[in-house]
Amino acid sequence: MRNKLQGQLYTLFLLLIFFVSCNQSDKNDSFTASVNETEETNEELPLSELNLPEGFEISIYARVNNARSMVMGENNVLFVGSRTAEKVYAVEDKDGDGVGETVHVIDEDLWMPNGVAYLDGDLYVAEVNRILKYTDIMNNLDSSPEPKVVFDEYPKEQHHGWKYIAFGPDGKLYVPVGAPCNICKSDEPIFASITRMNPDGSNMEIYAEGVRNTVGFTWHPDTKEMYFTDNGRDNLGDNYPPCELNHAPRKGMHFGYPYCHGGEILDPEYGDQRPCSDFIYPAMNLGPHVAPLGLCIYSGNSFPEKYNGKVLIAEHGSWNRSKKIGYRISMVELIDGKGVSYEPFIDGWLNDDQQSVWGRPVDVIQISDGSILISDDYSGTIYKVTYKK
Ligand SMILES: [Ca+2]
Ligand SMILES: [Ca+2]
Repeated sequence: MRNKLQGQLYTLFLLLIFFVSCNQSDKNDSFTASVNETEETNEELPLSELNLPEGFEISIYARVNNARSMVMGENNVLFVGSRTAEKVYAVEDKDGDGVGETVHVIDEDLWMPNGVAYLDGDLYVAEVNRILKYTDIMNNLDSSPEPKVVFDEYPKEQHHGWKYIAFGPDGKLYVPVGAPCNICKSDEPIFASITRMNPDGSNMEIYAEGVRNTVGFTWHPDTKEMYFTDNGRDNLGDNYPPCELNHAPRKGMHFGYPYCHGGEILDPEYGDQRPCSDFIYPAMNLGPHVAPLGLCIYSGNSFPEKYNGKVLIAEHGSWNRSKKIGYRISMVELIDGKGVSYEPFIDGWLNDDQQSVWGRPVDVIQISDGSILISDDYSGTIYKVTYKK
């Protein structure tokens, strides 16, 4: 009798957890990594399930709870933002052996500090509504440095409020502001945009419009032109619309949201207001709901020649599609700013048959030895990908 009651209570408890986490997903376009909320993330990972092209190897660079966006500072110090963990980390490879063995917590209790950027010795961190600056960070990794507020006038809207940030080749800090909804047209032009500002927070302006929610951008190593990912809207079915890789070589371009998706799909609610021909067609339409986040355009000298100029994209993975897709690093080839192929580079975090997931890629960056690092907020991992001939 007692066992039966315990069993029922346990079932109720599981159901409660299920509903709570589903509700979270709805708000955050992401399901909660409930098993990985602790600081210690040392459980074994099934790296052998990952599929890489011939000659490539993947290893664990560091374990960091809820690892999101990354930027390399100096002397092999990698800065890593988080979202649910509310922390910013520095991961240090002191002995230069290619493994980041020392993890410093730079700050904590921040408001979804997803974005990190580095310029001239200073670390910049994006909260939902503010840009913080930690001056002379390389000499303050262990001193709990106090940040200076560079800018605090971004909206406090939490929906799509976590931010990717990066410095462009023009020396300006680029900061996106996501749409405060799944699909809506806000009267405030700052929503669904990419902004930029001077490093001191002055002259904030809108650079690109019609961007639903970008959580990753980069500049082409040759042309110095911006490419960014954008997450397509929800609730148009499993196969629509595509997520996007976009090309934004100059200020003032409009990328379609909320009127037009993927360059040619008129939105059922807003599509009668403006035609798709008003907007910039994506450089490449990606899979529906794959949730493309960070990206890098390979320019190192350690991968084979054919990888030069390829766009490597972290696909966080679908959260409300009936069959999961994404959960991989994909690769796009560009010719004259347009994508001409789209294929997997690394997959295996998703077990397609079982529909189970053990990792979710968030960001991908190239480091000085020509290898790449990939962050994973689900398992709390930073992977290193190298090429061994
Ligand atoms: Ca090391
Ligand atoms: Ca678009």
